[in-house]
Amino acid sequence: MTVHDPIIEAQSYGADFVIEQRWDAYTPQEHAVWSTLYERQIEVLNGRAVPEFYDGLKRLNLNDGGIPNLEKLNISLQALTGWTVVCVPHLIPDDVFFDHLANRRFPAGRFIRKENQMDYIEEPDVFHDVFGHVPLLAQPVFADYMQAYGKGGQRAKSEGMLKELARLYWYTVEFGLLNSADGLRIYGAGIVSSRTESVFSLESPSPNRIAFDLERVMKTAYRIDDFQQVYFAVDDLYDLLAATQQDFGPLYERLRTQEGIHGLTDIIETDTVLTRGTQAYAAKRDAQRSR
Ligand code: HBI
Ligand code: FE
Repeated sequence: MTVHDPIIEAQSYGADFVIEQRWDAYTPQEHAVWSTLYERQIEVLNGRAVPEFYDGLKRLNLNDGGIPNLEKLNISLQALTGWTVVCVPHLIPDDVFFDHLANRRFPAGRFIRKENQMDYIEEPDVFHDVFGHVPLLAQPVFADYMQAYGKGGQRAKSEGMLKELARLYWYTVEFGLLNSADGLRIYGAGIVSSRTESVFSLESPSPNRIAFDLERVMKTAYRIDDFQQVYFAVDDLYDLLAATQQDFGPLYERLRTQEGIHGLTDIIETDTVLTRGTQAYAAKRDAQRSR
């Protein structure tokens, strides 16, 4: 564990890794960090996030005096889609994570980043997990997608396809864009909880933006230490659910026979390119030149 929080360290947990939130133990400074982050994001996300995200925020009342009390939040969330949020001490093993999702429980970090880490954290904190992920869990279509993903995870594990499935999570749940009639919008939690990437993902000329394709995404590398160099855009949140409702058996068979994966800046023949990135293009050109 990289985060030192005595409230977390004092708690023991079982096989589900669930701990108490101990909402009363958050300090005024910690609540203030939430409120500052919230206000910053509301401003930057205006006109950038999908309307479903804003709708979820409003329904769940996530700016009610600092870090949300999960007991209260769960009453509203459960009534909307049957999901609840549980606290976990840090990153948890894949199979435990999938089991929570398959049962409509979203595991959220308890700790919140410090004032001097507002723009970058290594592990997901309660702001990323609750502000970033939970508003869309109030939408039935996304709620169903996340559950289907959790169930898919259980199968992927037994088929040796965990890496492939993790890429799907990365390029949809964390860094997904939506190609709406009004232009590209953000729905990925890793973007909506980041002030800088909220702007970069839509406005930077650097990354490629490509239409979502399940098999393509499952074969694409990703980076966790910088802005993405490629984003994938669905036309509709229903596309996500539809993608996970097919039988992954034949897909996994195909993936098993293919060697190698696509690099971050690759554009392949079957891609529908929405915007071709300058940096992505330069990187590819340089790679070709040095061959
Ligand atoms: N644990 N707490 C936590 N949060 C995550 O997002 C998470 C995790 N464990 C595993 C995991 N994600 C991955 O399996 C997903 O990226 C697929
Ligand atoms: Fe996340």
